[in-house]
Amino acid sequence: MPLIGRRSKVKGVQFTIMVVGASGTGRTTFVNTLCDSNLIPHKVCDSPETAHEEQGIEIRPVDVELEEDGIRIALTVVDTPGFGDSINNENSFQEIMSYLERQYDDILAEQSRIKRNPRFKDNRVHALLYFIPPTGHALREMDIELMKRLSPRVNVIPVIGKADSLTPTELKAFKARIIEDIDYYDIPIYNFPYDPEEDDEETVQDNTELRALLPFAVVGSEEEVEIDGEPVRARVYPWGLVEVDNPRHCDFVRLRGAILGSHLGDLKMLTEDVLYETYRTEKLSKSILDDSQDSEMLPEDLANQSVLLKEQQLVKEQERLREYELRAKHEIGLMKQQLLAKEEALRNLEARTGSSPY
Ligand SMILES: Nc1nc2c(ncn2[C@@H]2O[C@H](COP(=O)(O)OP(=O)(O)OP(=O)(O)O)[C@@H](O)[C@H]2O)c(=O)[nH]1
Ligand SMILES: [Mg+2]
Repeated sequence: MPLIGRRSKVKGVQFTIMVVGASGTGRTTFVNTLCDSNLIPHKVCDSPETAHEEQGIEIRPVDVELEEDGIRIALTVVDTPGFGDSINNENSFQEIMSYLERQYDDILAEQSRIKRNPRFKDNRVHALLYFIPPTGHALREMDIELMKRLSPRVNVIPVIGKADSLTPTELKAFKARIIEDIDYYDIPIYNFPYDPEEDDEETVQDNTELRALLPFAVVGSEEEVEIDGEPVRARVYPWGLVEVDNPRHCDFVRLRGAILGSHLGDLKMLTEDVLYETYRTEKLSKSILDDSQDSEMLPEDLANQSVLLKEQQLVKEQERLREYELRAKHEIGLMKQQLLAKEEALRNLEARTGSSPY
């Protein structure tokens, strides 16, 4: 995936990813592997004198432009320096949560402005990759709590960082245990949703396969080696290579293809139409409630306001659905035209050669 330029003007599809997880799980290496560049510098190792000092979590978005399947993606990556294993992580949780909600607040404020700011940048996070350390045990309490708390605000996709630390058998068992925990604790992660009644066969198949890979086993590398004259991104060990882009070695390619390709639209739609709308409704209902407490609003007025709010939301959702339908119809129309043109070209060819090309 070629890197086009950094910090350039936003063009193409805008998409934002956040990476979260314990310190040293390979988040920065993954981001640099995903973008095929040294986009984010690595943390300098603590000296023994300062290693014990708790450093505040620092959240910094970085913009980069990529191309996936011929589509330009203005990608924003939010790396969140890792949190510790045993210290109280409440501050880090809060920082991440308030970053996510701040992006919703910003767009809410922008939408209610009379005159829109043309330079406004929508920084809502569309996917949060949660890095699970490759312990081979089960989810830790902090993993469960963090994923559970963040899921109502963002599409959480669990991944196992540095997955080459586990053998294929260990990895399989670890994945199964993590999914068991996710089910048991009812953590609403993004699980490539599909509807066997509504969706076409290909979508059902694709989503079933991606769901079966959860949590994605990720290997990152900023190094390249040459194999048969071709550069290959890999981790080099005395006993052999772990290739990043080889689906037999890890799930990196499937994950990248899903988040930057096949499921980019779905992740954006869920963020904007479901997660953000839920946040917006909660926030507005809360402000009505606060106002009513200040002005001693009657319960009937409060109920009316709330109904009004829900109705407004419904109308908005209907408009969006209609828009999607029109877009889908337009795309089908274009595809039909292309098909007809191809058929005509085929007929012309047949007429010229006097025989069927088949
Ligand atoms: N075995 C293995 N090691 C990895 C992988 N990815 C990164 N590493 C190594 O793990 C160490 C930490 O990687 P980082 O990418 O800096 O991890 P991080 O999660 O960003 O760490 P902090 O920002 O320091 O919390 C480095 O020595 C990397 O070379 C991987 O996929 N497999
Ligand atoms: Mg890092």
